[in-house]
Amino acid sequence: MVQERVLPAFSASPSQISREDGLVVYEDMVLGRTFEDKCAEMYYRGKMFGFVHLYNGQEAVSSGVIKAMRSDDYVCSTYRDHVHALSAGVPAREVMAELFGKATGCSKGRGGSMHLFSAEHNLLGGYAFVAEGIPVATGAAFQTKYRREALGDESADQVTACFFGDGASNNGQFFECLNMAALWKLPILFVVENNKWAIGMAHDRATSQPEIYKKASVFDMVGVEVDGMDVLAVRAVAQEAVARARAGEGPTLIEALTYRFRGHSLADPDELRSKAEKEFWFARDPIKRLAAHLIEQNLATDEELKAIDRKIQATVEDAVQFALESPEPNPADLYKYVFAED
Ligand SMILES: Cc1ncc(C[n+]2csc(CCOP(=O)(O)OP(=O)(O)O)c2C)c(N)n1
Ligand SMILES: [Mg+2]
Repeated sequence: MVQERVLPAFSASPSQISREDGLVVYEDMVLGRTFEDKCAEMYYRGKMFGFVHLYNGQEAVSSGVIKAMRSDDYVCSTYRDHVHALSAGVPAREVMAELFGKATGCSKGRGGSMHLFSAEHNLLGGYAFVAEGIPVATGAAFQTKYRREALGDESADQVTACFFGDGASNNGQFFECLNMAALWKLPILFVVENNKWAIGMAHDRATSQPEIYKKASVFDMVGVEVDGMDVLAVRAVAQEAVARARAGEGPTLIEALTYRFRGHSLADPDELRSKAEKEFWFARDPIKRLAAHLIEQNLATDEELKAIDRKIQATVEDAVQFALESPEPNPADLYKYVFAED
């Protein structure tokens, strides 16, 4: 069997996370998982169309990074974007309605699964092309710095988190944007979710240096690897990177070692990954791991966590009901929202 790349266990000190923050992060991860499981059900029942890419297994990355940021910070995603949107605060109702192509969706039903967007929540979008979000996020980080330094706007201290996959890290835009971000010390976190696969291409077969975080050093940027199945480890790394960005000390490249628990998309029979590999990673389920930590540290009881699970189940059921009852976009509005003034 291939040796899996894992890091030594991160030992969270008891003061690592408060009860309050621990429960916020737990709830966010459960929301991500429950939402995605419901998507699979709705997709197979014919309620949504096109490609749908689920995030199961990777929740610690979204929750660990985004819940370490402020609500006015920016988040930029990929086509695997539902959970980033939820962590960024887009209501489950609006995300589900978007997946159903309804007018009440966060992109008014125009985008669907791969194009979630919310100006209100500073969600810069999901992007269907691999690596397409990286220059957009770099631009967002640039405008923050420009507003602050060129226009003298003291309130412009937002940080941008840019999420993308291991496959995207072989794309030219990744290197160009890392160069500019380091050169201009932009307030941005480049978060690579290394889930070992780009559809059916194993990361180790596609790149000459599989340790992606090392690619930061040639740009004189900080690069860190982190256990992407441990939300407390991700959170600790993210907090440090956010503080660095906010202080004007520049970007960070974070490589989170993670795994997707389902196929590439709901159309993928997932036959290329070995059973042994899947089982190795299933055993590292980030939600179970955080639950165990919270109980062990007496930060929460099993019953409290189960109550959160039930609450989230109801939130997701409500989102489906809302999406089902919502209207389709009006054909007369076909040209609406094409230009910014709409
Ligand atoms: C520019 C471009 N090339 C190819 C594709 C087809 N494609 C869609 S997803 C994907 C794999 C990307 O893998 P990765 O970046 O690791 O993200 P993951 O799906 O693992 O989250 C490819 C090649 C695309 N969407 N865009
Ligand atoms: Mg990948």
